[in-house]
Amino acid sequence: MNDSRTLQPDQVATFDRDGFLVVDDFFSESELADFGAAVDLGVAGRASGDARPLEEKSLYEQSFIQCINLWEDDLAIRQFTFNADMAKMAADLLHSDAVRIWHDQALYKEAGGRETDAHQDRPFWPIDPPDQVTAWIPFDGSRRGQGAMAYLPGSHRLGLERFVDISHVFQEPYDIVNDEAVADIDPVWVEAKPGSIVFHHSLAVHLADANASEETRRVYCVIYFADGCIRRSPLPHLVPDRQGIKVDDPIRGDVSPIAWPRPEGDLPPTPTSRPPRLGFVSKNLDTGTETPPE
Ligand SMILES: O=C(O)CCC(=O)C(=O)O
Repeated sequence: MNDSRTLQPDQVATFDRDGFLVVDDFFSESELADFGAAVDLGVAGRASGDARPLEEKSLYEQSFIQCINLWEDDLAIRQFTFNADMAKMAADLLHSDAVRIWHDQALYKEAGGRETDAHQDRPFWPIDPPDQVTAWIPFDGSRRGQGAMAYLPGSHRLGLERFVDISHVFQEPYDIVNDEAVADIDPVWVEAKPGSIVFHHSLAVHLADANASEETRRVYCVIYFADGCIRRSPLPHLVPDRQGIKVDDPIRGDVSPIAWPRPEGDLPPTPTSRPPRLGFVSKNLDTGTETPPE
């Protein structure tokens, strides 16, 4: 057994304490090259026809090109997305016997791309309890000044849950890093090596810096949730909506298949429903205003 593919109890304890965890040397060089090439193609396919220069894009789009559920499009991406060892790590971090995929997403921060505003993930998601974890996979590693991520350690366990409008469409993003619950926590910037996975909890406050380099920052994420989570509200979201999941019902179906445990080598089938073009749904938790998928 490759040790870098199995979490040790101290790593789980670190995640419990900090709300994020760096796992080095998970993907080999050749796996990473194949994985990155498959996602590059997926992103190029989705982005084809959009020749807008960065400055003509919305502020949200200037943070990254976001492509959700590429696993549905391509078997090579699907194989990596449903990597059993990565999903088992997610289950261990969530202290769960089984995890499902919420969704995947490529987040390609273009050269010159702006920062990703500090936020928590869960306010965007109508899911309960808050047992979700993101595996953030930087194909080229991550560097300060080139779209590296920072986390406020321990911010996931302070009872803080605030919507931040990182789209900038409805309001200026709430300045969550200065919220009194976390204002005294210094961000920890992570420079991850290629081959690593950086996990973060859905309530962890996190941000990414701008990409001042000449290269696109290529990142792919897999978001997992503990099997048994329910839909907590009617807030629109592609995952429960596509599966007709009602409030209080468990979230399960072909759009959110089990990622772990699965029989060895078994991959989930392509979902029968068509994905919407964009899966970003936001709700202003202060005003209750909901924004349906575009
Ligand atoms: O990669 C980024 O710039 C932001 C990532 C993020 O917010 C997330 O994975 O939840």
